[in-house]
Amino acid sequence: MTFKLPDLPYAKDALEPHMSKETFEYHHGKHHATYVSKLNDAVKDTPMADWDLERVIHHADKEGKQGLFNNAAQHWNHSFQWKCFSPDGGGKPSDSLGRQIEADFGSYDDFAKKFTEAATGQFGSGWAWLVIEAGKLKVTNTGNADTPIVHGQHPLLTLDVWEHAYYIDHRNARPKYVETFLDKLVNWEFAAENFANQGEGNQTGARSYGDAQEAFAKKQKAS
Ligand code: MN3
Repeated sequence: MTFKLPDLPYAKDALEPHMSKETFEYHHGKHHATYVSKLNDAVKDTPMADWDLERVIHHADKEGKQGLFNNAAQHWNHSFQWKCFSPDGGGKPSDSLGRQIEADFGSYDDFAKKFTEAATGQFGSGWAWLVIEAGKLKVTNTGNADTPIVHGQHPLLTLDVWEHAYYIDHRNARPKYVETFLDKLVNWEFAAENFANQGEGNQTGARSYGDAQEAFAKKQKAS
């Protein structure tokens, strides 16, 4: 199997003026494409060439193969992220996810504040996430390529806060980018699907939650 750059679920200019065609040309067409290409170079002529992506990520994490982990996890994170945007996005989640957000954060506004703090407070490159951990919603952030799927968490939603994600549209103004995401772009329908599937859905390849839980349990035991 060769890993493939997934098509965007909308046209490159569909999120304008909030996220530009040029951003997608670089972020999807160059940054994400390079992670996929380097990942393919790394697994070529190894047994990993036949593995699904999540297995490669867990293996690289466990074995401390940082370069492999970075490219594999960035492929996963970006593939997940494109679905977190929608031309009809923004606003508040409804139904069961909306109620769970109120139950776990107090209100949507409290969630938005926490998410904004996680996104703007991530020093340097990384990601902000809404995840399920131990049955509760949680806002978290990860550095560089790190991904919740190796921490026993189910991702529902993410936002890339590497500078390459916002520099074309917002220059250095990360807070404005995060605000635009929540107001105009966030795809709550995708997050709600992930919530209904407990975070396992919408990825190519086999699900990994069982593996992630197992790895998490092992780490807990070891520490
Ligand atoms: Mn990126």
